[in-house]
Order: sequence, then C-alpha cells, then structure tokens
Amino acid sequence: MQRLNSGLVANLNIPRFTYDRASVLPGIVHIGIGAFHRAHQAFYTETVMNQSGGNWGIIGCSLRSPSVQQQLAPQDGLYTVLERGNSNRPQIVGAVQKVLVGPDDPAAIIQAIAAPTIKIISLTITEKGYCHEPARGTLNLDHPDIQHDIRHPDRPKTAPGFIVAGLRQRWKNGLPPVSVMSCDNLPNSGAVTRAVVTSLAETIDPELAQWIRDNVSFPGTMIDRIVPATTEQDIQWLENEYGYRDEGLVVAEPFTQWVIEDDFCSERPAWENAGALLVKDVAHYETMKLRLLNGSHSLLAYSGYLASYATIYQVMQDADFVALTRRFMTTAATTFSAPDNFDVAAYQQQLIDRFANPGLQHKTWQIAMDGSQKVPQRWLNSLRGVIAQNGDTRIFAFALAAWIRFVRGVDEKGESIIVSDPHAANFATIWQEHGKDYDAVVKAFFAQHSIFGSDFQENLLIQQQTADWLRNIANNGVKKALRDLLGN
Ligand code: CS2
Repeated sequence: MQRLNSGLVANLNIPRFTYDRASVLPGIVHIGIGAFHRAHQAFYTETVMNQSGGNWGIIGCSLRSPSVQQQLAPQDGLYTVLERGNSNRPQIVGAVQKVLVGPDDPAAIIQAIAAPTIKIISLTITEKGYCHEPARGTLNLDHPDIQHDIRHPDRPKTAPGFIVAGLRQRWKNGLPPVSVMSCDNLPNSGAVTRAVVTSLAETIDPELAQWIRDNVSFPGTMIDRIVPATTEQDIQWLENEYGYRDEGLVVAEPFTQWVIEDDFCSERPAWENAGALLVKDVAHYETMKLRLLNGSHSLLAYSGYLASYATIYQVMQDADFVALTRRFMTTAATTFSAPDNFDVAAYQQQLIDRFANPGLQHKTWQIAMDGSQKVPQRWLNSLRGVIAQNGDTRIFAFALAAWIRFVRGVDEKGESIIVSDPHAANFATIWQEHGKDYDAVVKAFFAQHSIFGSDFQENLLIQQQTADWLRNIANNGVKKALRDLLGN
C-alpha cells in the first residue's frame, strides 16, 4: 500500500493544501506535536494558509518519544485529519514542515526557537508538561527534570527548559521576542506558562528573566476538539476507503472551538478567519470548558471504566450515566459566570451530543490518565464553589470516590488497571497502607497538598461523603452506587 507523501498527494482525490508548500517559511515552533495539535491549532493554521498564504509553517517538537517523527518524516510532514460524525471527511494538511525530537537533538529545538522567522511558540504538552504544582500554578522546583534543566540549561528535557533556552538564544542574538501560547487544558493557561518560564529563567539568569517579563507575551487560550488516540483500525479504514496509508492519521469530531487571548508581542496568523475567537479575557471560556466538558469527561472516565465501559460513546448509551452527566453539569454550572451572551444550557446539551458521537472511539482509560494533574481544575474548583453556596456536594464526593477507586489499580472484576499518573506510586502506597479502611484512604488522599491544596484536609464533611461513596462502590459496585446517587 502506498504511503502518503508529497509525490503521492497529487494523485489523491481528497481536499488538501492549496498554497505552495515549498515556499513557506517556518513561523511557529510547536512543542508537543501529538494528535490534538495536528487536529486543532495546526488545522486552523492550515485554513489560514489555504485562505491567504503566509509564512506559518510549523516545526513540531516531541520532548519524549520519536514516534510522531517516525510517522511524519517519511510522509514529508503530511498527514490526514479525518472528521468523524454523521459522515467521514478527510483532509490532507501541509502545515507541519518537520518534527524534532528533544532527547535526540536538544540543540536543534533551541535553534529552531531562535530562528529569525519564528514568531510563536505554542504548546500542547498536557498538564504535567508544565512541571508545576497543579493546586497552585507555580513551578515545582523540586521536579527532577526541572532540577536537570537548571543544571544543564543547554540540553534541557522539559518544555519550560526548552523555552527558556530558546528565548535566551534570541535575547543574546538581539532578535525580537516571540509569543508563547499555551494550548492545554489549564486554568489561567497564559499566567501559568508565564510563571513557570520566568521562574525557571530566574534560576538560570535573572537578567534573562527580566527581558522575558518585559518583552515576551503569554496569551492564554481555550481549546476544544475531541481527538481520541488514533488506532491501527482507523489507519486500516482510511487505507481501505481511500487507497493510501497514513501513519500520521488523526481522527477528530466535527466540532472545534478556539478562544484566544489577544495578547501577542509578535505577528500571528489571522486565526480569526479560520473561526477562532480573539478576546481580551479568556478566563470565562477556560473555566466553563474545564468545569463542564473536562469535568464531565473525567467523571465518566473513572466511573465508566469501573462499570466496564471502554469508550465514552459506550458510557453514553447507559441512561444512568447520561443522567449523571446532566446532574454534574447543572451543579458545576452554578459555580462560575458564563462568557457574555453565552447560552450555557445549550452548551451542556451540545456536550451530551458530542460525547455520544458513535464515530469516536474515545477510551475512558485515555481520559483517566494523569488525574492528579486534572482533578484540581476539573472538579475541586467547582466543589469549592458548591461548598461556598452550601450546595449539594454529593456528586463531587462520588466523582472523587470513583477516581480514588480507579487509581487503586484493580477493577471490579479483579483485573489490574494500568494507572498512568505522575503520582501513581503514591496512590499505590496509600492503598497498600490503608487497605480497606476507606476513611483512612480518603484522608491520605486529601492530605496530598499539591493536588488538594490545604482546605480539603480540614473539610470533614467532604471526606466523610467521599469515604461513604468509596465504601458503597466497593461493596455494591459502581453501577449500584450510581443508582443510589441518582435516587433510582
Ligand atoms: C480529555 C480532553 O483526555 C482528556 O482529559 O478530557 O482531552 C478533551 O477531549 C479535550 O479537552 C476536548 O477539547
């Protein structure tokens, strides 16, 4: 089967780039070139170049594995975005020019950031890539990789380390600053990125830190598109339908949204022409999306996985879980103010419909990863709001119990669960030490300050409720516990 590449693309009867790829200069260095970036920001950038050209080629960087480079290099950077909903719509994207791999050649990434044509560094490095304390939003200076980057600033491992090294090079060379744009599911994404980058720069060179503070901007964004990990089955499907093999294929839902804080110290693509919303303040959008979409996602991931559902689509075929999602969103929606003129009720219904998209194989296990990095902004901030209003906290206690039960690492049939989380070892120790004493388990979880802050340790009511749900789930199974929660 023929592999996608520049030669083959002309023979394919599929929508593709309309600009002259060979003459485009790189304008963006993107760190974390996974499926999400390729289906989202790269796709918007592609649309802008299809509309009006521009030097917005993307240099992708992977800080851990070479797999995306191995997928895209033989394909000249080309890949397909396959939209799956009521119909299937493929499009071949040309925006990515090459992929660099951090551990193989850190200097190449630093040089790429320091290239004169680069205007933007963008990031999709997942929550843990910021090496911060999720409960506080500040750099974790004890993080082993940050320690490494402080000792070896010229061959960093972390995203903050590469950004500082690249900016340092630009500063030394007298080049203009670039905008550093976070596209991860973080609250105050711009401010958190600014905080981790400037804190790290401070430890390396205070004058550089000052230059960054004075010159570099850190626009925050709210990004949204459901992009499950691509499977071999997806690749086979494309091969059968369209007659070519694309190892870099990404599958995404039709829905897409991007709200960007208009705070660029450099030129940027006219993303608004591709449907992005440029706003003065992105916070309301970020909060709403994190608490409703991502909050529901994590709830469905833990409780759905325990109920033996492999995908979010499957979970949404169970009426009890749909009722759970609706109730969760209704409660969470009382804790924030929506963006101006925004119909939050319609947004909630749209989320239910999006989760139920039968074309997406979005694994509950995939969303369940890295709970320690996600729970604070997805649940705990809403829970604080509900507590402040003397509202009904039980649904959050149920969610926390499902998460704590999940990270025990054994499912309801006794099969082991692979727990992928930077805190997985802590969680395992807590379970080993406290076994069936669910009150003690919950107490030990709530004492993890980098996740829970310090307020939940003192909240005996929430601890009690969470321990009760944990007991209920352990004794009766998650489905029965859910029916108790719903009053069925
Ligand atoms: C998901 C997100 O994996 C997860 O934790 O909640 O990746 C989600 O699919 C996106 O934020 C949707 O925009």
